Order: sequence, then structure tokens, then C-alpha cells
Amino acid sequence: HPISIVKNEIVEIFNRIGFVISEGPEIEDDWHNFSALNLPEEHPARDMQDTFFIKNPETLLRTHTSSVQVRFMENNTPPIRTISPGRVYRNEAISSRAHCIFHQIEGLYIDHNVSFADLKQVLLYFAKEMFGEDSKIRLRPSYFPFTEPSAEVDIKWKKGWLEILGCGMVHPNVLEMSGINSKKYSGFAFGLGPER
Ligand code: 2U9
Repeated sequence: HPISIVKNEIVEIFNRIGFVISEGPEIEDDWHNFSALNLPEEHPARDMQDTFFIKNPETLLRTHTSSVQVRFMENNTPPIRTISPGRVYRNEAISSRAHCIFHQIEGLYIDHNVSFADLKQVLLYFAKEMFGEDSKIRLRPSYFPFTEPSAEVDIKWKKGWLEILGCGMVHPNVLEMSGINSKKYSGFAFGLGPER
């Protein structure tokens, strides 16, 4: 399937620089999908409108693969380099551009002294491997609850800019909630949607 082909290509690019694949359950609990990712109780993403609940509020279909990386942090100690591909679920209106089931590939890198410059260079490597050696990337400031600072990344494409992923430095709260000392360690994360 075209999505599997693209997914495998992306995963292999990150495998070559030491990211190992991690997988986790599609049926998740509130902690791994929301709370541990710094999404407070009142966050709109927790709304019935956006999330498929199996048993509201404690059991749901994961809305992102970040829950896999929370589990990975709970069960491993840094250095952590992992890539998590998988199916995710959001209760949105289905159209030719959006389905309620889609895919994400998320990366997580945690070690001593990981910087935003490391993030930028890893993403430039990815763009060059995926789209060609001449690729250029641009980072725009953005916001995600689980990363601070956060950015969206565009590649130069046919004279314009095309958004390919979101990323940022893992929020210290997120590290601490999974048992990683944010005074000793820092990390970056990114997420991309192969459908796009
Ligand atoms: C942990 C901490 C932080 C993953 C991230 C994004 C930014 C992002 C979307 C892009 C399009 C998903 O496919 S999409 O709908 N994702 O923009 N994802 S940072 O951040 C994490 C993950 C895990 C523990």
C-alpha cells in the first residue's frame, strides 16, 4: 500500500542514524494519551468531539503515537532514540482530505545536552534523504503542549514552501512525568503524517 511504502522509507531513514522502532497499543488510557503529554483536563483535544472513547474517560483510541513514546520513556533510560509508526484515531468529519483513521510517525531523542541545533540537523538529514540532496528546510514557530519551544517544518518545493512535520524540544514536565530528570536530560521530538 502507498502508505506502507512511504512509512517504511521514513522509518529506514531514521534507523540509519540509530533510531529503533517502538510500538504500543491502539487502545490507550487517559494517562499515556493525554495527561503524561502535558494536556490538561480542560484541553479541547480531550473533547468527545475529537476522541473516540471506549469507556469515557479512562479508555480511548489513541489520538497520536506519542503515547507509545511515553511508554518507551517509562521503560527505558536515556540515551533514547526511537521512532514510532502507527495508526491513530480522531473523531473528525470524513472528507477527501481527512479520515478518522490515519497514520503518524513520531521520533524521540533524549540524552545529555540535546539541543535545538541537534533537532534542526537531524531534520535536515531527513529532508535530504527523503526529498534529495538539494533540499532546503525552514522552521516556523508553533505550539504543542508537549514541546517547548515548538516548530513546524517546511521544505522548499517547486518554488514554494510545503509543510512536512511538527517538532520541538520535549517539555520538561513531559520528561519528569515519565521519570526522566529534566535537569540532567533534554530531548527533541517530531511527528509526521505519511498521508500528507
Ligand atoms: C513525546 C513528547 C513529544 C511529538 C510531536 C508533532 C510535534 C506534530 C503532527 C504532525 C502532523 C502529527 O501527523 S500529524 O497529524 N505532529 O506536529 N508531534 S512534536 O512530540 C512528542 C512525542 C512524544 C513523549
